[in-house]
Amino acid sequence: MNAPRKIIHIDCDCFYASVEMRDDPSLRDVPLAIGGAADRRGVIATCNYPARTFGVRSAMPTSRALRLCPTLVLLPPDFERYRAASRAVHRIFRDYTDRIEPLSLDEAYLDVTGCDACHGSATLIAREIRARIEAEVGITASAGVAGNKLIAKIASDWNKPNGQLVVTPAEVDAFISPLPVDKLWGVGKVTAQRLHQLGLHTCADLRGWSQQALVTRFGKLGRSLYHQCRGDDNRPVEGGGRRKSLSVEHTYPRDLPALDDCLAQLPRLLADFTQRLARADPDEPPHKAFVKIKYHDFTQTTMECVCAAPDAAVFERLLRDAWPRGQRPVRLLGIGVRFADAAPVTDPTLPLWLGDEPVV
Ligand code: DCP
Ligand code: MG
Repeated sequence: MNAPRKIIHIDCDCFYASVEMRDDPSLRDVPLAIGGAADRRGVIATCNYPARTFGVRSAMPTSRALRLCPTLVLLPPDFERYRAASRAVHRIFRDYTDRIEPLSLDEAYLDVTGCDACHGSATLIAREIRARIEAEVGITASAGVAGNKLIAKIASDWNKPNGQLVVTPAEVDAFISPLPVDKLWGVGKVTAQRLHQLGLHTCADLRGWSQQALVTRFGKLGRSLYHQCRGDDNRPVEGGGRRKSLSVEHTYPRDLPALDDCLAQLPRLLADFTQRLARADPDEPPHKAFVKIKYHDFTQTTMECVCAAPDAAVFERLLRDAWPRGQRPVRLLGIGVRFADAAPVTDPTLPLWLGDEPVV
């Protein structure tokens, strides 16, 4: 058995909105959202907790958010200030450990196993980090503390905003059993639906299935589900490595019959990709741009070109060049960039629109 680890997952509360409220305290008690304007078909990036009581959520069309909450104050994003706040938060993390795995601007795993700070107590380290983020950066964060990434991440959501939850090894069983399967890693909307149809709603339900049965139904994910529903997760906190690529992709409910239909999807892909790129804050500019096409028969092709600042025209050209390789209806389109020295195959792909299945 592996030695027990101490993992903290930290996630800032309504991050973009927190930065705005810090810089203009008059926004604190009014419903506030950051996002694109309704008349330009914008979407909400995030909103503060008062706005959430109206039902406003991330990724919701701004027009819908305004219908739910007519007094909503809407601000455009200012990524420079969000990046600066993110850097300040990460500087605090580094005072405790260098085993830090950032997930986005406002979220990271920290492995504090064997750290001396706070007498080695992960609970106290999490509390101190959160207090320092509040005092030094002026925003609040929540934390989950547990023996692995899976439990720590779920736990950080529990007492949000401005709270934390510690799940000790003895508590894992009771914590994970009633948990909805939707909370597990790799389970998006579609997989959740399939699980529900099989009568699998909670982790306790999943535990009734053998590993073999889960693998038969869900392939590689089945194996992961078998371990996750028992609270087992031995993924290391992977710090220090640079991001190799960043991409978005979308599987269409109906195949796109021709090249023009694919081209028509580019603006939406590009809008999402641009937002992801801003959130990811890579250290270096991209080195290459690529498009990925999966045809209806599941064959796929990727085409790339050297390019530091890909725009609509670059992706359009790549798509026009790549599509004729298959000349068949398309079920999935992706666009992305690779950073220097990146291996071309094993790049993690971020899920695209809310509800898409993550690539596992
Ligand atoms: N974000 C975005 N589009 C999304 C989701 C998030 O642009 N669909 C941006 C805005 C968020 C930031 O990323 O402030 C961090 O995302 P989180 O999912 O952590 O959400 P918040 O920090 O805003 O809220 P929470 O308090 O739930 O963590
Ligand atoms: Mg957050």
